[in-house]
Amino acid sequence: MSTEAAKKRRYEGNQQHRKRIQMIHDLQIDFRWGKYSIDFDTHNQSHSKEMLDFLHSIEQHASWPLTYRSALVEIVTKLSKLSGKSQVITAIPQALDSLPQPPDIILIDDPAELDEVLSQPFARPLFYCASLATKKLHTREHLSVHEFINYLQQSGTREMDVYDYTIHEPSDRTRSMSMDNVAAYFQTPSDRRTALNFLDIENRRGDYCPTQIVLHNLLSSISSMEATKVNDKGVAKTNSSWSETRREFFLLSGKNAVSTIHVDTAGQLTWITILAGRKIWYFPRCISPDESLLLGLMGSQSPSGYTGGWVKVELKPGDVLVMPPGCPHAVFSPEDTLAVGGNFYTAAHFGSSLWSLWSQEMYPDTFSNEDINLNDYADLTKIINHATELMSEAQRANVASKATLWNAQSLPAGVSPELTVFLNNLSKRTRDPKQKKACQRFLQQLGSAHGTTSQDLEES
Ligand SMILES: O=C(O)CCC(=O)C(=O)O
Ligand SMILES: [Fe+2]
Repeated sequence: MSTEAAKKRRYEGNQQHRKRIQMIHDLQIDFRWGKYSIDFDTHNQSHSKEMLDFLHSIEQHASWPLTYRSALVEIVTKLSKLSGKSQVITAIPQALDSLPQPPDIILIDDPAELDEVLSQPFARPLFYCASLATKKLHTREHLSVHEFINYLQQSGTREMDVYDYTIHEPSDRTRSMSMDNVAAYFQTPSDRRTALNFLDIENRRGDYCPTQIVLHNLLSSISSMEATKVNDKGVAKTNSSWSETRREFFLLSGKNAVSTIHVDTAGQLTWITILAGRKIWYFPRCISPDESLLLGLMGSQSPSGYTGGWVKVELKPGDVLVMPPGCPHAVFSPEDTLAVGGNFYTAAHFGSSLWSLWSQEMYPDTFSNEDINLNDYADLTKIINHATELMSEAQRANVASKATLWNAQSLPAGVSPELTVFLNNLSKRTRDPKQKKACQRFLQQLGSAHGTTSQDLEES
């Protein structure tokens, strides 16, 4: 080979090598999570100190998620250091063994994928990372904290509920704050204030929920079915409850706000998207009934004992997270943050929703940060009443199988009468004789726990 040709070949080889290094570098950039500080001034307030201690303790048990993509980056980096094809080929099987099984989080790349995943049960949170995704998930405009406060003031909001953990008595921690004081709070430099968390601010501004979630939301489907019914004159109903089901909430959090471990109420799934700022979201590496019972037993400030510890993700503007029912989580806002989200039920997860509901009934004080209310039972009953239109036979069987979870020995004395009515409906709706029997057995147990007979329940 001429020296000219050898030079050219060497040059091309170097070019290709540089290209490979650049590709690996680009892959790694994808997975750089943001930095944040967990050391904040507690202003000598014992309950701020409690939150700081909790944050430090969950951080000790938490790590960033292992995903197929992050594992692949590691594998490619390792393999690229080997020389020669045969070395690479022999290293591949071992490298593939290091792929996480299953991954800690389900990465969603585009709207079609979200649609597909929501039609099945999933055991880890779904994460649409705006900066990684190839196709945009449609939500409304972003909004800064300042713009949001202006909007609230202009729309006539006079006061807001705030969760203030500097108040000693936990039951007094939710208090009202005037809108002027809220505005003044967010204008104060963050190092001169303790963190306040304004949760559950009703969204009347317009829907932010991604379309795919709306399409899988059972209560939205029921409302649409009702809305398309015509009245006896053949006119489409104008007073339908269609918009009422899109219950979205804003979360406005001061820098360093912490929410300790809880499960969202009434067995619902939760979606959340960030409009401004950031949140660090923690959830157990294994999400199973055992882990949620641990929360019931150990309480909201104890992150130890969870199999595999905790996973954390950083949520940034445009990102969307969806949690399955019964998913314990804790949240830290490392800066002033505005987020919007909502709760919903899906056909694929309705069985797990009932399981989570049961856990909340068992541990009403420690499991969730909200109480189950009559509306929740009304919603659940509505779903049961439409079960044949909304769920496949297998999904209905899964729902009925959850009835056997309840048994007289473990039922708390004060289980709500609404639950009894709800489960009685469940039994009436089920046509499959085996499912019916399972429900009835369960209802008998429930009845005996209340000193009523199954006959009473059948008649009620
Ligand atoms: O942002 C927070 O502090 C808590 C939010 C939360 O737990 C939720 O939206 O379910
Ligand atoms: Fe929550």
